Amino acid sequence: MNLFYSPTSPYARKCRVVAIEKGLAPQLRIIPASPMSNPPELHAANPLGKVPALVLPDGRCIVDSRVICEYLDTQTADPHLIPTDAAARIDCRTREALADGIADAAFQRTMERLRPEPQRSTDWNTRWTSAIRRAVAHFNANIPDRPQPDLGDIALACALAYVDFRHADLGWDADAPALRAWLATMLARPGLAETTPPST
Ligand SMILES: N[C@@H](CCC(=O)N[C@@H](CS)C(=O)NCC(=O)O)C(=O)O
Repeated sequence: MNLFYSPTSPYARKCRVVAIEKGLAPQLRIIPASPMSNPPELHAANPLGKVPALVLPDGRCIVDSRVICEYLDTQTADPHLIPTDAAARIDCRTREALADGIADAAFQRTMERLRPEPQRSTDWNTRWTSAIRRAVAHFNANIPDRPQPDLGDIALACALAYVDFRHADLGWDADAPALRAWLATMLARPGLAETTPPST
């Protein structure tokens, strides 16, 4: 399997962490891709031009981290990162969606910073920042507590680490010490420790 991957993407990181947790890392070939440079190979795999994208040995392409993670979860039995019980599954996927929403808002904030000053929107920046702060408060009031982290937990760790990486100025943990402590535990797990983004 070939994974189009950027080391700074929280979505690509989520897929790679899932592959490591599932014992699938040896079957995963990492193809570095910088989406903003518009590589044709990435566009062939994902017409949207986004990472991650997964190309299977038979040529099928799977796009979007949520779908890729679901596919990877079906490939080995243990551990199940998406619960099979219906209610637990919806809870897990809801937490994943909220975590991805943190990553979405933070990524938009990153892109906004790259725009020339006159094109930047203070209103949108405030909206994205508020969404991140509300979601952080939500998770801080509902600290995950599972012996085996599930996909929602992995998504949350990748999203918060991305906020740290790109937007340390937000100081998201000022009112969320329990979530900060939880993140430290998650980042010590092999999958997350192996996928730390570069320092620049
Ligand atoms: N919902 C997608 C989001 C993927 C995404 O936005 N990736 C970013 C990198 S962090 C990207 O490739 N952006 C390029 C673009 O938006 O054109 C997923 O979960 O995979």
